[in-house]
Amino acid sequence: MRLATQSTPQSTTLRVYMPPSKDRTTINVQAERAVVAAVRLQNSIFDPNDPFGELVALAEQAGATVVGEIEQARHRPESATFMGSGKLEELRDLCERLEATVVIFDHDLAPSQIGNIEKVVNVKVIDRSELILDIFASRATTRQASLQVELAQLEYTYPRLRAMWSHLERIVGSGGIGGVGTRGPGEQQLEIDRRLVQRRRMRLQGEIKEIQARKAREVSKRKQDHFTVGLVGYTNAGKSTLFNTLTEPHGGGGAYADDRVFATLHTRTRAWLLSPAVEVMISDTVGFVRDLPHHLIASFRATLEEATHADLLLMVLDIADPAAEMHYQTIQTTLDEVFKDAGLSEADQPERLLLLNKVDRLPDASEILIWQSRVPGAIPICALDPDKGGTGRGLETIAQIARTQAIGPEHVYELAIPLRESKAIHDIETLGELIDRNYDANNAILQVRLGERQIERLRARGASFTIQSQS
Ligand SMILES: Nc1nc2c(ncn2[C@@H]2O[C@H](COP(=O)(O)OP(=O)(O)O)[C@@H](O)[C@H]2O)c(=O)[nH]1
Ligand SMILES: [Mg+2]
Repeated sequence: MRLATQSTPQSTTLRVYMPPSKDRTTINVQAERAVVAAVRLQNSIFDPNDPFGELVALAEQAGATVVGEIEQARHRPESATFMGSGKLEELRDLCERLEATVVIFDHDLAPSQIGNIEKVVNVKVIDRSELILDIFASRATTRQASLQVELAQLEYTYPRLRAMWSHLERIVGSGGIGGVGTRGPGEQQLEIDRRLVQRRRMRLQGEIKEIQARKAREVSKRKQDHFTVGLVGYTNAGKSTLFNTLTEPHGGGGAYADDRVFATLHTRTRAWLLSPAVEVMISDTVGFVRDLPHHLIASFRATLEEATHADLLLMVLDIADPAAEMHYQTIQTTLDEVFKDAGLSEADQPERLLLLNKVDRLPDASEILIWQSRVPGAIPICALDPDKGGTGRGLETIAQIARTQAIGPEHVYELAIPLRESKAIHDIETLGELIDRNYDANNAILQVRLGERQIERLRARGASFTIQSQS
């Protein structure tokens, strides 16, 4: 089933007839072994130093394990099969040898091309838009995001359905199956599905408009127990790497490292320990995609909406990528637009911190200075875990900045807490740095270093105490 990948509890599963294919029953690639494939045309956009970097990162984000890659340089694609026939046979052998279960093309393919390629390689073939849609579908956390993704799936699949439909009509029309005017069951089914698709599409569009209108009227009300940090940036910039490095226990023998599916699919939000008593939540968001197909822009933006709930955004940029400058601009303007759509005034928006990642790959360090002169406060980092060969550069700095923001400006407070409030006493002593403790008849008098936001949060949680002095 092509359309209803990972339908959320709220979204209706739409059944659409697909020509029988033993391999192509779902486009979901979670836990599959994938070979990535590309045809390099003259105007193809890719990083020559890391030609499959983005596609591999996308495939892994969707939960696949990439086991092989294959590419071919051509002036123009082969119309029936996109790749040349010799190369396709090579691809088939590669899949057999590596026991791959899916081939992911770095292009958008016509339905007939997918069918033709599958016939040669004998495994499921999916194209770039399908892969991206699959990721969006699994990441849609709000009603609006899942509606947007479903709409994009309909819009992407609908024209392809039509292509198959007219193809079928031609076969029937040529008198092959039961003569002119005979309607085979498959064709009838397609026509019904086509109408269902159209009706569903209208409904989705209506519902999305409604939600947008309602949201525009709403004033932003962000309320959270935890300080949350969001990671944003292009696919392949190193977001997941940084996410893992920051949240995995060091020297822990890779307890999380082997559990990739768990790491990338189920928990995209984890605790990040900033100092012994200060813990914040950090989320790995959906990555920006280079050259995002036009029909996927709306669903990408809907998925990015989770960024509006963060208190601090870490923008991860691969500065070793030749397109870094363009990536930076796109991230900034897209975030501006998403926040505006969400009705967040500038004061309500999370602060953005620019992280210049992969500095270990830069041939020339002056690049860092150029970035820093243009974006003051940008931090050069190496996201790779120091336990796995990274340099650790910048990691301490971002933890310090996040800590300061999470707890607010620090002071030494003298607090009087009624002795019966033993929980409050305990909480304050674990949260802050205890300097001195005394007692009078009714109170514990604590001298303790705490951040302003920690004080606010303690009060919000119901702790009762009085501030006797602050310095
Ligand atoms: N050399 C180097 N490679 C990195 C660094 N950070 C990430 N990478 C590599 O970049 C690739 C993409 O990283 P990933 O975290 O999956 O990117 P994401 O798509 O933003 O989540 C992986 O092969 C990482 O090992 C870094 O600081 N230095
Ligand atoms: Mg990632």
